[in-house]
Amino acid sequence: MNTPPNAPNTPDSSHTRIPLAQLEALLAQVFERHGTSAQVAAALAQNCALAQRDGADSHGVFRIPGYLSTLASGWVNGHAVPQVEDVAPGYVAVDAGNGFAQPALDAARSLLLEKARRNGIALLAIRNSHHFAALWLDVEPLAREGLVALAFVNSMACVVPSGGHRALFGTNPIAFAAPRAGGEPLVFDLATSAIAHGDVQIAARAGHTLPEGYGVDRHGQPTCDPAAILDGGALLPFGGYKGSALSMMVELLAAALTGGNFSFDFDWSQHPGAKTPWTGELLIAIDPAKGAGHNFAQRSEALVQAMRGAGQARQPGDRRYAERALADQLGVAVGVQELASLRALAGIV
Ligand code: NDP
Ligand code: PYC
Repeated sequence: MNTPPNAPNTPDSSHTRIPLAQLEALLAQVFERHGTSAQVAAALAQNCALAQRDGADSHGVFRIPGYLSTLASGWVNGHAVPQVEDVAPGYVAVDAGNGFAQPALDAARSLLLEKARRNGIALLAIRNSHHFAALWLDVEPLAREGLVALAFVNSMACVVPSGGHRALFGTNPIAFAAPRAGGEPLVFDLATSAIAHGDVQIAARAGHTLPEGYGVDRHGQPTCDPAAILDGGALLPFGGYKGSALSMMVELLAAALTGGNFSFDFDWSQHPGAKTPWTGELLIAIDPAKGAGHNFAQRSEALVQAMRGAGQARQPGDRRYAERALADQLGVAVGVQELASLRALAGIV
């Protein structure tokens, strides 16, 4: 919400820049100091630092207070050791043990890759997991391995289905990544709600209003006030019944298929401070080398050129790559206050 959609962030004096490795080490220290194992801390710190590097206002260091209050509430197991199950030639499952999804994905990634290459396609079904992060980081590395990848995560009931009268779906993002010859992988990553819940929080904090059609208040009346959405209101799907159908699909793939909770299944009311949805995640990895479309990466580059020719100058992922290029050169942009509180949380005086 704070960032023009087509331009990288331009940090002002309220921001500073820090090398990626330093940010990652700082975040790992914060996580470990607040109730995770070293392994979980490393996975979460890497994920969060990479999201911040790529300019994710709503899913970088902004999420740290939510992670920590969740750990303090006992809602999530910061020491969980994921159990990887080799279910079938094209199927890997992981029980994340009420831990975070990122260590579960780390534990299963090599088996998923091996199966996708052997069979042409493979699924990774993660259940009993908490995903509080940006989803493109789960698929982009697979595209860098030459695979086409899709990921689906459901979250917490805060989206009213099309025509409905109460929140049922999560903000349920879908991410896609595909290799591209001579360029960065093509990646998109989008919430199926009109706006991500994190961006509603950011808008409320900044005192901004939202466009019409994003949410309703506690009485079910349309509102542009983010605070009213957060205070007992709800979000709407993007694109009316079309986004609602995609959100339904995410519930089915990320929860019903994996054995995870639906977004409306869990009750965290006995864990004040809990923020991380206890759900599931599905990843699909496809080896395009097995398809009839030889030179898939060249075909995807041809498609990009055709889109440019048709007038679409900005591709999904472009903003994140531009942010990344700046961060690689100058360091990762972080709020000065945010960095100070991260240092305090890490016990650095
Ligand atoms: P955005 O609406 O910011 O962006 C959605 C996609 O559209 C991105 O791939 C973006 O590319 C692309 N895009 C944006 N503007 C344009 C444009 N003008 N032309 C072409 N492409 C464009 O994302 P959301 O707000 O929907 O989601 C934000 C994040 O929240 C995601 O990372 C998502 O995974 C995360 N999230 C996580 C949840 C969870 O349960 N873990 C739940 C909901 C959301 P670009 O990246 O280059 O801007
Ligand atoms: O921004 O909608 C969101 C979200 C939900 C869970 C993690 N992020």
